[in-house]
Amino acid sequence: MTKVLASAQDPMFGLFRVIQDDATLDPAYAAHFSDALLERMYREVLRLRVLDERMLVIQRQGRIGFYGEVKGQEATPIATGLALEADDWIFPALREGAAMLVRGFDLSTYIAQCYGNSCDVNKGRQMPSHYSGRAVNQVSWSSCIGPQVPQAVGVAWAMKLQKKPQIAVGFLGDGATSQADFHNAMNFAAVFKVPCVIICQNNHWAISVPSKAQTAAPTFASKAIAYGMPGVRVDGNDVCAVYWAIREAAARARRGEGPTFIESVTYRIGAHSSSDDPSRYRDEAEVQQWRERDPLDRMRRVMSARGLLTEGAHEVLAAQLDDEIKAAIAVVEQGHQPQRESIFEDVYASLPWHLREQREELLATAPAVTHGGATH
Ligand SMILES: Cc1ncc(C[n+]2csc(CCOP(=O)(O)OP(=O)(O)O)c2C)c(N)n1
Repeated sequence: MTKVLASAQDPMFGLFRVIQDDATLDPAYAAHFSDALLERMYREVLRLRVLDERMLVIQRQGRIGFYGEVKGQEATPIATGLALEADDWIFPALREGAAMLVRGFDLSTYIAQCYGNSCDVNKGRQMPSHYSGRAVNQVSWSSCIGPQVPQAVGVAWAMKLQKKPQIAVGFLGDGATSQADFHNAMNFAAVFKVPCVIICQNNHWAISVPSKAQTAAPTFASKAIAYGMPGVRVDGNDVCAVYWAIREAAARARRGEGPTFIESVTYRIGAHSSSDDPSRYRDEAEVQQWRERDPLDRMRRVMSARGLLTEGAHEVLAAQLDDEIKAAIAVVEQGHQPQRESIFEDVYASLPWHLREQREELLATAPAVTHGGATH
């Protein structure tokens, strides 16, 4: 079966790439990538890398309690933010939150999510690195593995029923393909032909479990066959390829042709999260092999090959972005802990009697000791 189906030309078994080994773009797609678009891609990937490094330092200093690194996987969130329309729905997992930055969400408000203080739109009710923004139609990940995919499919179905033009994009990791939610969502999406794109970032590890332990299928993309939808296996470290795959899938969804499943083949260079030590379960030689396919380096080489990046400009831009990030952090650290009674807000239009009682009881007790800024 595998042998009959598998062919490098087949989108589910090959690896779709746009950036070639010599850092030029595949001539079949090059015309779609203007200098301005490439510059934007490069800048956003670099900003996310610098942000990640800065946030990890802050976590290690105890200024935030947790952080989920994206390092090595920047191509997918950045391509997502650039490929979609401004009001399409995004349901990220742990490593796609930054798509909302690309869509114009304020940097300090984004960072504030990790502090959970008064600058945070969620008022500190969500774990760090679980970004969301109503203004950009991005819905928070719930930390459970998988449920954001049926949620995305549900919203896509709603868009279809309401005859709205928006589509929904739901993300999951390779580990989450072993969850029932993935299968429920894939089946429902295809049967009801909903306008959505389901993207699996195959970063090769689900904490300490390697991706080969998740499935006996030859590729994750090939799972699309059984559900009756197109599958695409794309080089997840090639920003241009991921962008193009999402553009095509989104256009297909908008034409009413139903869902597409994309496997974005990438690698988690960093730890699973700030609570993880990957040296305990994986070989450094493997990590080194993937460092050589780093999405930022590849984008940087594209820029140089195209004459868009002069000597030393990368370092200057990285320093400038780091300054912007540090300034945004300084704004967030001016914040204070959210008002404790805010735990009663934003769920009920009118507070039920038992919660009113609890609120009064809380307010009658001495306030908790507050210290500005960090919550952990
Ligand atoms: C339902 C559920 N089971 C287990 C966990 C614990 N857990 C947190 S992250 C994770 C691995 C997720 O791996 P993957 O889906 O590949 O995504 P990645 O973190 O690699 O991006 C697990 C098992 C959880 N959060 N939720």
